[in-house]
Amino acid sequence: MSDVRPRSASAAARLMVSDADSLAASPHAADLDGDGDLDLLIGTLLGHVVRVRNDGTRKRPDWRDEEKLTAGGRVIRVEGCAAPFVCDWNGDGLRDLLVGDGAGSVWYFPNAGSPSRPSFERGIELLDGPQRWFWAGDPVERHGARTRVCATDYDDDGDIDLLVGDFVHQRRPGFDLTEEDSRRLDELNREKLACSQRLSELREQGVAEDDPRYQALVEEKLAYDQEKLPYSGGETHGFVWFYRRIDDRSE
Ligand SMILES: [Ca+2]
Ligand SMILES: [Ca+2]
Ligand SMILES: [Ca+2]
Repeated sequence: MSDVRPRSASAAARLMVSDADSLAASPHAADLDGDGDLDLLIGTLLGHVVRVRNDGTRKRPDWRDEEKLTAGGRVIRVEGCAAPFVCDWNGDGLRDLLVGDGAGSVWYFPNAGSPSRPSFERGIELLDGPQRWFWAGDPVERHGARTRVCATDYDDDGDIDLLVGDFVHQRRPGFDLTEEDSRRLDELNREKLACSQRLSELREQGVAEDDPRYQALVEEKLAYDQEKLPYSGGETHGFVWFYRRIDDRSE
């Protein structure tokens, strides 16, 4: 990897897909088309995975034809902060795609194409997100949000395991909570989560980002962060979680 560098600032700029979608990039280099050089996959803030083909070599890359990857006939769109990783997850000889996302899920997109022309099927959720807030002082017993994935045989038993990096913010309310406050906070958090799930459903249905229903839900979700759920302080950290594979390669 140390010999792969953008040749100039303008070359790097060409990789940008749009102003918003070029933020929070999560790059991963892999030979996606099986021609021996490393191509570039870039996970984006909005949850897309952009592939930039390398028409050069490993030492002198020549980036071409950036495009958003599709799966099951639709552009891949996970719950923000996409973080791609390529590996043969099911052991059939074709490179599959794993993607972590902002909500903490890890998605698996099986490759049903060929070694030179990958074609990804609809995503399967290998791990779901935390589905709740972490509070300061709580033990953190599983991974949090913004998952980033590496698949390798970490325990050296012959199958591929998952290493999952995360982001966790353990919140601390800025005031002493009564029992009623706690109940109301839990209720608001559930409402916010339901809002996120409705957004995911719209994305699954292929609803466009400028659709009024989509925009209304985005605004509703923002209102929870900015008005309805005021927090102050807390602890922020990231862990690396080891998920040992114990089943066969069928899923
Ligand atoms: Ca390649
Ligand atoms: Ca495969
Ligand atoms: Ca293993």
